Amino acid sequence: MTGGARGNDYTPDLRGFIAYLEAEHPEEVVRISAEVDPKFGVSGILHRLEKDEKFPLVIFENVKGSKIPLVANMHAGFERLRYGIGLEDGTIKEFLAECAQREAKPIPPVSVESGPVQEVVVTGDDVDVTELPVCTYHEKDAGAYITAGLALMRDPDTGINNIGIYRHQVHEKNLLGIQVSETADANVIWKKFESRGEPCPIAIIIGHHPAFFIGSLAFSPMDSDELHLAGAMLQRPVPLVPCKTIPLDVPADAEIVLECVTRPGERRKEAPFGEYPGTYGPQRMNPVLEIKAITRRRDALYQNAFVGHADNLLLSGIIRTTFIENTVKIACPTVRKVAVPRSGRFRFMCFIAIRKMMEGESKQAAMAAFVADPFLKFVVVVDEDVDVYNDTEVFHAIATRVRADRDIFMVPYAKGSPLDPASYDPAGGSHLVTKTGIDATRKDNYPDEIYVPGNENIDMAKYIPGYDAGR
Ligand SMILES: Cc1cc2nc3c(=O)[nH]c(=O)nc-3n(C[C@H](O)[C@H](O)[C@H](O)COP(=O)(O)O)c2cc1C
Ligand SMILES: [Mn+2]
Repeated sequence: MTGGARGNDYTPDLRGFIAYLEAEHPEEVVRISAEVDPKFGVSGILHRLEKDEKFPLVIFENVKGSKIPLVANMHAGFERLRYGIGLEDGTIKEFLAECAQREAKPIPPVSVESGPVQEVVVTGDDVDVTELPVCTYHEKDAGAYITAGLALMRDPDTGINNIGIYRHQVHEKNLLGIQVSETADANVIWKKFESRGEPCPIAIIIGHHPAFFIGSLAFSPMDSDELHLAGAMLQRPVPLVPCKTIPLDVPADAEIVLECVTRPGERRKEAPFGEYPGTYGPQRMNPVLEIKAITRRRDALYQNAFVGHADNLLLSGIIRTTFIENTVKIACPTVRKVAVPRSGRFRFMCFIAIRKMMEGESKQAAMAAFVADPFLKFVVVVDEDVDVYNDTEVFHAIATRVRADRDIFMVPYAKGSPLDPASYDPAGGSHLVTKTGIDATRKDNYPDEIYVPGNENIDMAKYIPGYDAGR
């Protein structure tokens, strides 16, 4: 197997995966050598590609104002995510099954003494994050944003490492903002430091293999260490080096690391910023990070994510599905399929197919999904013959099998995404939303569905010469 994550031919890091793609799947990669403006230029090109239904990995070799190349759009195509875990082909369901198997067997990291991510170390006054090709994406964004920084924090009570992507506005050359949603584990960890009046160390990891992203972003309980999940997805232990200025350990084979600490009690205006629902997230008074050091490879690559677009949305959907399915299984053992569809921006909606054995199970399944993923706002439960990857089939089930007073339940004032444009206070960034569960399974006394006996056995070409079934 030569796939990015498990093969021996390519290093399991960002550059190794790009080398693999360029050798084995060159159609996946576009290199742009012309100078491009980091303000609206990069996002403009990515947006036009998306409009034309093209989702390649794009390497901007010459971003105005920076000597460092920019790797963009890595997670915008399903095939690349699949190649990322070493599967040359397979459906989304097969991909998710492989992810679930790996997540069930975490692989702890190993300590190493040195690594390429510290070939260059810049500290103190010399720290200048604006040397990186940090982009401004949408019209009303408050400024340039780091959008694919994997922020590693350590729980001060348990010592467990947590990783997530949280957007970082560039305030000054050594100061960043951060938006940690109320739904994130990172919010709990940061608040532990904040309530003790202590700075919270945060290492922002930039540039890594897609398997590292899938593993470290996996939905998991707070007591699971996401470095172990990253190892599981890469199928090898993540090699860790100690940071130079903060008490954390980071992947030795990342491209760039920003070693940061929060300033306790300090807040700054952060956002507006174009967010995943396709609307701007409102301005809030958010914490401030001071960058103590920038460490990087000598020929580092910078990586970003195009938030609000395929690159951000697809990854977000993929990382939550297996955890939802495993949790729903506890409440309803007959769960068959779980989909977090594009139509719900890969976050707000979830379709669950079950083989119903008794009444009441559908609502159990929906409630379990809400417990598993606080971003979910609508959960629709259907019978197993409904294709949950097909919105039309799910809507057909809602249209014909739902009696609202019996089959729909709502939970007002529940914890959800502070970026939900329909929250209780979207302008203020409220994280309180109303959840809706819909049981769209067939109920007792559901009439027989119409059927033409024997139709599947008819040889159509016998009656209509040259007949093409069209599938
Ligand atoms: C490209 C991208 C950008 C994201 N931006 C944010 C963000 O700004 N704030 C946030 O709270 N979550 C953001 N997320 C979602 C979190 O990274 C994700 O929910 C993560 O699993 C949270 O981890 P945690 O619960 O362990 O803290 C983003 C995800 C992606 C893929
Ligand atoms: Mn976590």
